[in-house]
Amino acid sequence: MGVVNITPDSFSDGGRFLDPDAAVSHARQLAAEGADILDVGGESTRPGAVPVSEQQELERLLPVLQRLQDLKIPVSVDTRRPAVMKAVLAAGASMINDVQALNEPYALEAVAATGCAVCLMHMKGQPATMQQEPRYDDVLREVKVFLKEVVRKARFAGIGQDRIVVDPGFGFGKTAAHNMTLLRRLNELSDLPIVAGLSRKSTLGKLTGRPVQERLAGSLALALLALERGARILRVHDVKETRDVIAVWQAYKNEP
Ligand code: HH2
Repeated sequence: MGVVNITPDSFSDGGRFLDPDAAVSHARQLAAEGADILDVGGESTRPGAVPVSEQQELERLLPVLQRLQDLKIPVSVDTRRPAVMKAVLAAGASMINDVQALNEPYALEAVAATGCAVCLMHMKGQPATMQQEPRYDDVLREVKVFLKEVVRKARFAGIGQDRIVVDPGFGFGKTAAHNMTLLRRLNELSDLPIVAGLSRKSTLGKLTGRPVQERLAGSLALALLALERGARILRVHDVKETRDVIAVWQAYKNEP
């Protein structure tokens, strides 16, 4: 899953793809590099991010989505707002990636009848404050119970199991130690396909001391560990390089 951030403030590439032409050409490049899904977002959810208005989010997303309709791969939209979900699904998106796991009022209804896929993610707190000393008694258990509950609610709303993937939400109200515990035991979190979004995140800053532009090697290491621990979708900024990791891992797995 290749990330396309149409935002001025995303943590790793804010401002680079705010212009629709730049966003569309970046999306096409990621598709050409071998992405199986594109995840397009119009609002940053990085720690400390300030929410944008619904209208602004749509003004960023819709012109880009309209110009990606000929792509052969599914386009996911990273949004928390039910009205945005409805509009982007009408404009051709086939997946909703919600860092709030469809918990806004009417979010479940916005997607249930459409047939789209959904990604339900765990987040503790809200982006503005979530990284201020996050605490858990047992992070694995809390995330696992949360994911089970949001999947139950989604199923109850009429979203079939084959439409759902789940995500532990690395960095969303979690320290580097929490992230490592979740990564080590990723395969225990759910029987549904698991998405892992570790690319360029601040845990890598903690582990390597590198600024965000220099976290490719660390991101690839985490991608490989996530694959080994059962991740089915890797949400990444660097598709070409991650494809190589997947190729190496697949060859390793297939060794007789
Ligand atoms: N991480 C980010 C945003 N959306 N969605 C899922 N399912 N999983 C993630 O780990 C995840 C996500 C943060 O990364 P990015 O989109 O690059 O930054 P920003 O939120 O600053 O736009």
